[in-house]
Amino acid sequence: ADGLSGAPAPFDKGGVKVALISYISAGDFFQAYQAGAEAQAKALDIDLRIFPGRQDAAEQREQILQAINLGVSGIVIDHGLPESLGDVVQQALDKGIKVVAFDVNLNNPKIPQVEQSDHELASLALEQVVKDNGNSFNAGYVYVAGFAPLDRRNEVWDKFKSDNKGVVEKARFGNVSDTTATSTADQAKAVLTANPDISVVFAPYDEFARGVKLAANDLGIASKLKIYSADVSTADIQEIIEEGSPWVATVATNPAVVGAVSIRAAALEIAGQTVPHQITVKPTLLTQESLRAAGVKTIEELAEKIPAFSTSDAATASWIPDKLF
Ligand code: SR1
Repeated sequence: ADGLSGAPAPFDKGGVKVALISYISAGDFFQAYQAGAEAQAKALDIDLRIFPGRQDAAEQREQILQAINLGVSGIVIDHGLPESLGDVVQQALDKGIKVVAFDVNLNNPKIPQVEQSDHELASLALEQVVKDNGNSFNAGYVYVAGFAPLDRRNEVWDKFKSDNKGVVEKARFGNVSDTTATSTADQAKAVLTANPDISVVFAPYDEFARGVKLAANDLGIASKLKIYSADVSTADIQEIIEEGSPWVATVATNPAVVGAVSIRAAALEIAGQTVPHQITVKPTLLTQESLRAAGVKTIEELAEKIPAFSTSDAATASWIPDKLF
């Protein structure tokens, strides 16, 4: 560890230990989030310890205790179930360890919360739904309660339905596991077969959208359905722009940027510098039409065209390198 010249202690010496403890690691979003966190940690000469997530609340608690025992200076908690984390997170804080939370509401004024402005994300997606379909249609909705970003997006969906009485939610389904897309596809097949009048599916997580698209293709109904999602990856872009794809829009940040922001927030906290309690990375609407028109095929190409996909001004400081991608 060489340290960063001009950086405050302890980053001037380097090798500061930080743990990244995830609840979910499978899927494009979480892999890109981790890659962004790793790139930012490397640029700060942080010794990043990654604890993979297997959607196991007991294991995540255990990992937090392990990180405390490793003597880390900071912990980034990426998703999780707040009710199973409160006491172990308090143990970390009591030892002077700085904690940052991404997409898990730890409800503690000492813990900065990172999010992707989920209300705005869902609103942008639903505005596009109305542009394309009007405000009277039968919908399918993919949702699993208990995940902070999905719960926030759900608040917007509930309000949207009460403001647009012509929108009928015919079915609600979803699954979050290490096989989210394929399990959601199985559910979607049953739902779309039982409700052939569904013309719009709101699936605000890319793994959900991928599952619904798979089902629509298998059933041969892709041309009668429109899918609106959250998140983006290179694989998602390719599925969106392919000929005849029912996946017509997504609203997304670059998850690698969100991972980098989470590490920067932890670094600022460790250096004793000011960090806002709420840290937001704003999402962008990406339609099938706009991606095709721009000839964008990868997330790197997106980052070249849209500045928010290459960097964020959240949680920055002059001593923190932030040109990573
Ligand atoms: C199961 S929660 C999935 C969501 O977490 C992140 O906020 C991503 O945007 C993804 O949609």
